[in-house]
Amino acid sequence: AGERGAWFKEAKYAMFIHWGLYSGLAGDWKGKTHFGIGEWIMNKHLAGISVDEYRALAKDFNPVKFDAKAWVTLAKQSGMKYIVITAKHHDGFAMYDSAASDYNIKDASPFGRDPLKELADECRKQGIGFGFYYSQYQDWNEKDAFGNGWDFNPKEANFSKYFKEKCEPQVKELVTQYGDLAVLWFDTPGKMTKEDSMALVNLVKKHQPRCLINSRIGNGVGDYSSLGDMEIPPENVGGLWECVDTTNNSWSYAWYDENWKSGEQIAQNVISVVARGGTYMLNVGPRGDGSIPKGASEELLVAGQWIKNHAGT
Ligand code: JFZ
Repeated sequence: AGERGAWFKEAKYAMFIHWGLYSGLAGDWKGKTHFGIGEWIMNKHLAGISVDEYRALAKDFNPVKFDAKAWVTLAKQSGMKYIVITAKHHDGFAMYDSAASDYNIKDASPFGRDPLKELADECRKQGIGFGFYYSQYQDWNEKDAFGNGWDFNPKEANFSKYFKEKCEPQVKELVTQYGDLAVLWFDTPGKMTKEDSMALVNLVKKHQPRCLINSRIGNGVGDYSSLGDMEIPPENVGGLWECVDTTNNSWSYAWYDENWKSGEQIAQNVISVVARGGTYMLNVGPRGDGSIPKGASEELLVAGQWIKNHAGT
């Protein structure tokens, strides 16, 4: 990525946020806890929730405690230089105001606001970068996308229909309506063709020439590599790379997951990754009401204080 990626090497430390309808379930479905990763609860490996039942969750999703200023202040005080948040995870629900699909927080929930717009504006105001996570291949709400084999028959999926009617239009919304983006973070490319991966790359670059794309766009056409989750490599792997990790075990909020990394552990991870030439992107999973668990925020601030004292940033 050369010049385009210079800021990425400088930034070194970022906040990842997994937040969606699944955050409201917090690992629980109809009184039963499904241990694992919270954002996968709809999947047949966990609760196996039907599209109709899952869609109904939107009617009760009302994150009244969401506070963009508090989230961005936490990231800044933790020493982080940009935020990447789930615009649409595998469940298919858009956490922003999307014209391409009314299955989105503005149109389908009582909240009636676009929290990602508020977050983008607040990041700009406080002087840190902003970017989106977007699940381009798996969309469990769509019969024409992949991933939901419990409601739909994958043999009947018309992927190019989903790609043209939802995926591309939504990515276009993200790259045209939220100001300058640092990163477009794609995930689980599955059997995406190189042509489809390139269509998304070209779409992003057309509107956001400086925005970087991670390797999970698929087919080797990303700008930097995202290493396997939660794994810190023993040495510099070369090129532009990041290590993604989370403050506990699950990515999205799960009531039972209190396995918080200590501030000291977080600081050590930042040091290890940065010493090897990478960027550390550390996740927090806010609750369905928009609040960030103290187990995450307090330890992030401890690490942030250390970074300020020792690295002077
Ligand atoms: C994916 C998602 O399925 C998951 O829900 C979460 O968003 C995570 C950040 O990304 O899961 C992956 C994808 C790739 C690897 C591991 C987990 N990998 O390459 O090791």
